[in-house]
Amino acid sequence: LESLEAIRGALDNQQFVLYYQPKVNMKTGTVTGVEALIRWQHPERGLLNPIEFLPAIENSPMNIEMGEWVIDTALKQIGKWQAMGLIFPDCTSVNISAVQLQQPNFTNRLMALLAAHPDVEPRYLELEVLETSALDDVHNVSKIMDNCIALGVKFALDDFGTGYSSLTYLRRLPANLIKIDQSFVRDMLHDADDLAIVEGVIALARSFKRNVIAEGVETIEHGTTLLQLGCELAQGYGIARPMPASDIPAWISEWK
Ligand code: G
Ligand code: G
Ligand code: MN
Ligand code: NA
Repeated sequence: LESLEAIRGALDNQQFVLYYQPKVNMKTGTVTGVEALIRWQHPERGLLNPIEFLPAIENSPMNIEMGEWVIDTALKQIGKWQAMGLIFPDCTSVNISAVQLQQPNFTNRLMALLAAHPDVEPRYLELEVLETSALDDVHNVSKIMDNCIALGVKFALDDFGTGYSSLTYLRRLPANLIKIDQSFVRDMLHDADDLAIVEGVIALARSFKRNVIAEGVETIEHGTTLLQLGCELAQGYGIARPMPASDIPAWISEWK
């Protein structure tokens, strides 16, 4: 794991980058959105995944700083794509930790970040929130989410089904999208329990009038099964791996 000092240096030296993974509608073929995923372009070790540095800053003020950098960078990127005529109707999403969301001034900080990008409509930004034990104060979190939604942004519940209060979150949090965790999707073709979970989450999403997307779609069979179950939105290596922002336009041309 990287040290706090090294991560501080990387922030100061602009060594973090956002990669983007496409989300598609498997029925219509549309590219509906992209998810921003942070990477560290390390001068010696190459491209590092978040697991190698995010845990180190989880309880540090740098967590907040990094989170704001991610939102700012994603907004900048939405503006650049928009200038090229590229708009994702179902958003560019960023991952935010429960800790970050529950910072007392989160809504104000988000407002300032949105104000710094007046060319970008807030409705094109989605915040993916992980269900973790840190989302303990559901009432508080739902209020924060309401305030952010009033600014125009959207929310998704990430890794849905892996937390221990998924149903409470689903009922109480104003997220318009549920992301079925990739662990269920990966094993659903040979594990009846996982298939039942995927089916159940899709049915729940429908009952609660939320959109649903499957993560970790790696094969045609995954896609076919999901379509049969009524889940049209998908994300995964079988569609595209996360890539630099500059590769997105060419990827879309080839996908069409
Ligand atoms: O990109 P990858 O699949 O390696 O991401 C691993 C984990 O890191 C995922 O849980 C993802 O949600 C998380 N992650 C990726 N980018 C960010 C980010 O910008 N902020 C936060 N808080 N988590 C991220
Ligand atoms: O927690 P979150 O859903 O944000 O994590 C996204 C992570 O999952 C990213 O690190 C991304 O690189 C990874 N990922 C995306 N699609 C696939 C996939 O099809 N298979 C696997 N194994 N990982 C994936
Ligand atoms: Mn995510
Ligand atoms: Na996820």
